[in-house]
Amino acid sequence: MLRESELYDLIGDIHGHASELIKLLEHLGYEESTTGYAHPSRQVVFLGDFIDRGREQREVLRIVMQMVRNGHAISVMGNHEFNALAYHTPNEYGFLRPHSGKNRKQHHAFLEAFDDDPQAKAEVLDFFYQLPLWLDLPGLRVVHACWQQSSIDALSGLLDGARLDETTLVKASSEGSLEYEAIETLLKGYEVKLPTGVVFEDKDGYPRSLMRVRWWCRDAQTLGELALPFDIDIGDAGSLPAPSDMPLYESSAKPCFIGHYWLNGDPAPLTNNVACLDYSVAKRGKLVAYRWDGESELTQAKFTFVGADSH
Ligand SMILES: [Mn+2]
Repeated sequence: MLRESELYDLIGDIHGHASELIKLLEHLGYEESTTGYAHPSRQVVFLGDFIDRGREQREVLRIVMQMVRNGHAISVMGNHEFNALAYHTPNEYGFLRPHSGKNRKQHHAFLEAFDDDPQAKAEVLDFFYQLPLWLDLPGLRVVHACWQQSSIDALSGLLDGARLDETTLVKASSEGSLEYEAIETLLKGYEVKLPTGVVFEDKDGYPRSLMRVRWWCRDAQTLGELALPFDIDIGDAGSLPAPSDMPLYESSAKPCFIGHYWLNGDPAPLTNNVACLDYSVAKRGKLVAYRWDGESELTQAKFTFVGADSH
């Protein structure tokens, strides 16, 4: 349910950490009520990635679903919710997201939490379908990983209210389709193809010729300045010039909030109008919020956070 609120508290990736979520909500002045955590004059915007990793999968979903259903929050979908839908959707070969050892492991906390309650799991998956892939609100934009206007324009014509349906999920699970490319970019990040013959090793030691980039970096001269994740070393490829055809986020555009990138350190905006609120609560980092009051220039003073509990 969308309410006409002008004031939003944006909250980054939660990944099954309910106790930190409750602390952050209370810190922001939300109080538990019969319709969920609520604030008299503000609304939460969740950036997705509620699930996987942490021990409190069901408690996080209980809080988030109640807030969204009762108008205390709105939310976009994260790549983990997208993956969960694909994991649970059968196709002729098994499932849209294969039940491989790697995928099962990544999804372990969620699967275990709902092991004995298929009905509750079905309700949760149904809720995931209700989450739009992006939000373009009067004064701000929200997407899990990358605001790429051409992908959003392409999907706008195919989706009802920016929401997935099962037909689109099937198409989006097939590499090379328009739906696959667009949703990969929005939910997992924008990738550039490195020049022919140039590869780098990813964190698992696999050679890669596609590289995720910092689409918010307008002044980057080299590929090295654009490389993601933040701690990656792409070797000699780092000194190659930044691609000229990258869709960069203009400094005059509405502020855009993202999650997804497992940041560390002191929360701060990435640019004047892009802020990432994922500070790795599931890796002993922080759960971060941004208190937005309508400003078009984002400032560090508007960030707030709680540290991860020790479990
Ligand atoms: Mn993510």
